[in-house]
Amino acid sequence: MSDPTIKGLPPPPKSYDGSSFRIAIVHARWNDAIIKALVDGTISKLKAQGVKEENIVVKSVPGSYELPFACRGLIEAGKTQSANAAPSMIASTTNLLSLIDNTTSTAPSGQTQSSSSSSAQQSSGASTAPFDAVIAIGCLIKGSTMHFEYICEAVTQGLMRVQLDSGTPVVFGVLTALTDDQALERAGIGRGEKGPGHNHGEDWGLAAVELASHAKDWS
Ligand code: DLZ
Repeated sequence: MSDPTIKGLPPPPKSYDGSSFRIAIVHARWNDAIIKALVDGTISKLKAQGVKEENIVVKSVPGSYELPFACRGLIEAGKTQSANAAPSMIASTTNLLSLIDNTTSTAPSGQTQSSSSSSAQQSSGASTAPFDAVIAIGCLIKGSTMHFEYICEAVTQGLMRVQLDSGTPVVFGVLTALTDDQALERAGIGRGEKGPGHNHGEDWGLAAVELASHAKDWS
């Protein structure tokens, strides 16, 4: 049994105000039940820190391997959208955003939300500023081949590269679990005698607002 005073994330040194932030969540759809719990946990902490629902953009990709490409595309699209105020440019950037997911994306409580709703949000007063942070969410579970190791390595390196190249914080919300139970426990839906575990999505929501605040302070 691990000592809770040693492992894990302590409470933040101060509370952060996310009310002016625009945050993107990009999640993989592999291992769906775990992903839904993680996305819910992330959104709950974003909102708890004041991030407005209309300024949380949720997109999905098939698997974790696609996360770096999608994060990069969203960050670029957000910057273009902000720089070009003309309605024709906003329309074309919205198309770019929807290219990443032209079906559905996960909304709080497991509901689905059409990606086309992001364009509706823009007409209803949502921010069109560049994203202050992006949260990449995936769940890799080891199988019997080397696939797991290669994808873990590629995604980790890819997400780090995206945030350093773009200057936009990218939160590493990718579980790399050796068993199903490890993943379930880290999504707060564990089924074993250890109990439900802790939803790491909550930590990722906290990290996004903290990093976005630092990025604002340092610029
Ligand atoms: C192929 C694959 C496998 C075996 N396992 C996972 C996984 O556990 N979690 C995950 O997010 N994605 C997995 N994928 C899919 C890859 O990430 C990727 O979508 C495909 O290789 C297509 O590029």
